Amino acid sequence: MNTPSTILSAIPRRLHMQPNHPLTITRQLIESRFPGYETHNTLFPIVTTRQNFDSLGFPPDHVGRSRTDTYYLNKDTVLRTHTSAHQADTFRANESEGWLISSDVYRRDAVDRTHYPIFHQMEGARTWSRAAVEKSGKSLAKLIYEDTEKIPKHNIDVQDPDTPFHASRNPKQDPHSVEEVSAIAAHLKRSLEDVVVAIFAAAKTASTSPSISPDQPTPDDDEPLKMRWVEAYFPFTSPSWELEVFWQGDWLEILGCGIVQQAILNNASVPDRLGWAFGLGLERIAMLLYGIPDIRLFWSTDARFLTQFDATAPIKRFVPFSKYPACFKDVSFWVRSTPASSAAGGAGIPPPQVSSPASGTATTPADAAAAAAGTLTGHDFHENDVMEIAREVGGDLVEDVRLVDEFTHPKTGRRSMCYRINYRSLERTLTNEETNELHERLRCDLVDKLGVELR
Ligand code: FA5
Ligand code: MG
Repeated sequence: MNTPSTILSAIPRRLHMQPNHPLTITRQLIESRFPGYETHNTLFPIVTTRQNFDSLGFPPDHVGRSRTDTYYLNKDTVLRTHTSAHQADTFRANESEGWLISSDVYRRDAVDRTHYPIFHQMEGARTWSRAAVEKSGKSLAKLIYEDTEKIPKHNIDVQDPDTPFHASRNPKQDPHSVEEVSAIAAHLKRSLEDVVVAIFAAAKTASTSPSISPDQPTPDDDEPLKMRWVEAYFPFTSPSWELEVFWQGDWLEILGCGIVQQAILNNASVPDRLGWAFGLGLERIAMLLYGIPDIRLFWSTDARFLTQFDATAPIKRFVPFSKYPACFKDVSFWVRSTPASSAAGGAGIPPPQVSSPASGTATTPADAAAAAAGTLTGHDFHENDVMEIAREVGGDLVEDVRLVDEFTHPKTGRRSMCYRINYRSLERTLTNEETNELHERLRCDLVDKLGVELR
């Protein structure tokens, strides 16, 4: 068990189901682009490691399974780290050819304006039955192309190198023909591009609506919508891609997707089906749609936030209430031990720099080794532990936690780290006494819980 009570107590919030909540409105807008798809929005967040990992083909030593990345309730039970945890069960139920699952997901992760330990994903899938196709007398690829033509077209610039296969990372699956993969990929990409186009059309209306204050940034105003497909890796799809959108001067990853591993469908007793799946971050999309600048805002119960959203009215851009002062405080400490030179983490993990599907963060061999070492010994230093202690102490008063300095002592080999915490409330100005007290408690907890030595 490594799940703090603050996380457990947030489970009943179900933000994506709250009337007029921006996540609900965003969810419904996306759902409206998938007519006829069955929706599941109340699946229980506590799942088995089998559902979250094994059923999806995660190797036993995958970094995503680590206690430093995942909230465990006991050794076989976790808070789901992604909506993919429900793929196999939903395929097994075999109720419709298309479905969407939206839910809260949980990850031990960084603390900053785009990361929160609880966020929301939407999983979608579409499959075709070979038997049904045979009856129609058409080839499967042809039938899928006909379905693709039913999805609205757009004339937005999309960068797509269209190199679906990669010998080791993203091989073609044996049961699929090249034509079938091309057809499914075309249907998948058209469906998801349509979502982004619809979101940006709504955001555009919002940013040009007269109620907007003139000093509000409207980044997409003069910036034409640009998207690009990039190759990705997930244990449960092959080939796999991520879709990125150009936003405020940079590429922002909004979803991962791919052709469902046939083994998952076979194990779910629907070997006759094949198709695609995707998983997207609802907060990321809602932040684009409304211009919401900080992910903590979604959890706000402040009327100045909540009253800005109305499911029955056209989208209006979020108008931040005044920004309260930031308070930066540093903490430096010696780490008790350096991660073992273990190579365990690397095994079975595909090439470095491809993002880790269960953590969403870039996985380097060093990260993987550190995480695996953490799993093995249970007490080696891992940055996510600092993140969680900061959250536990400061809750939503902690805006950002960043490593600002790190060095290894040349003689002793001990590692020193310095983290900078930004304390800032979204709702009021914090007093000095308050931040001093929080920071003092943080320092004590780092010593008590991680065994570090303060400098
Ligand atoms: C996954 O979670 C895969 N399960 C997605 C998938 C589903 C792939 C089906 C293939 C088939 P990833 O960890 O990249 O992948 O997360 C998916 C999306 O969730 C990201 O693109 C991002 O939009 C969002 N996301 C990930 N981590 C965070 C976070 N800490 N905070 C907010 N959004 C996040
Ligand atoms: Mg990712």
